[in-house]
Amino acid sequence: MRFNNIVVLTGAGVSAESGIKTFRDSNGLWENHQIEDVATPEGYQRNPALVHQFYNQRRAQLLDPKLKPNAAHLALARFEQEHIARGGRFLLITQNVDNLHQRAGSDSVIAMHGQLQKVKCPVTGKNQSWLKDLTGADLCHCCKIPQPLRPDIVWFGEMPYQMELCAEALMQADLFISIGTSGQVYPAAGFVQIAAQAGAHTVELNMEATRGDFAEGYYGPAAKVVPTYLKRLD
Ligand code: BJW
Repeated sequence: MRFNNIVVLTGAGVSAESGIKTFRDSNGLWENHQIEDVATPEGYQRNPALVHQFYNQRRAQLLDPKLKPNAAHLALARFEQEHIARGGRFLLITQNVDNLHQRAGSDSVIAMHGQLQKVKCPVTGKNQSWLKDLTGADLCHCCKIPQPLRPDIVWFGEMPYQMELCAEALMQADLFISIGTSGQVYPAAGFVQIAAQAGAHTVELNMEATRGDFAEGYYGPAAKVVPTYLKRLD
């Protein structure tokens, strides 16, 4: 086995062929929305109803029976199982808030930007599963004074989840693969440097080359490029 400790980072591009919009491509999620209105704590304070509408629509999409993991999600899940069976280590860090990696069978997943199908208490951060629409009238009762629940999504200016675990894995990685992310949002955009400085081989699989400094890159739709690349690692 050429690589033992493998860390994969995924972004919106890995779910594009399942029918989930990316953020920054044309016709992406940001085309009809101002980032500061729907993806910041300040936007939520100004207009919670607008923010709820934005996430309710996307949460509802996850319940569409037509929505399925694509060949890239499935290949990653299969590769993880086989790699672990061979005694390797594997961590998938996703920036995506859909649950397609989990549905595909990926086991070791960090959802660093949260999850659409969870909501949380704005005071304690205690989260719970939530599959339906969320409104300002939905309250969390974990504090003495009930608080309006908010989407369990990491907005700009907030700390992504499990950063210590991510850093530890990146420092130990001998292979870092970045899939379907534009590399415009930190800290995820800096993972390639951390891994490279720690000695990992770095690979980008994306529709097009980004500005990230990768040792190797393969370009095209994730559902094609990811299974092909992972087969070569077997
Ligand atoms: C395909 C494909 C196909 C298409 N096949 N590929 C100045 C400098 C540096 C940093 C900062 C700065 N000012 C502020 C910051 C920090 C800030 C940041 O990075 N800002 C940038 C805009 C500069 N970051 C943060 O605030 C983060 N927190 C943080 O830093 O905490 C530290 C801290 C906190 C407090 C105090 C002190 C320190 C939090 C970031 C949260 C990001 N959240 C979002 C929105 C979540 C809500 C929602 O889902 O609506 O997460 S932003 C959005 O972007 C979403 C995504 O996860 C994230 C990344 O996007 P992604 O996945 O890369 O998607 P796209 O659309 O950009 O790219 C898709 C790619 O796929 C493209 O390359 C396509 O080509 C490709 N593709 N189809 C393969 N079929």
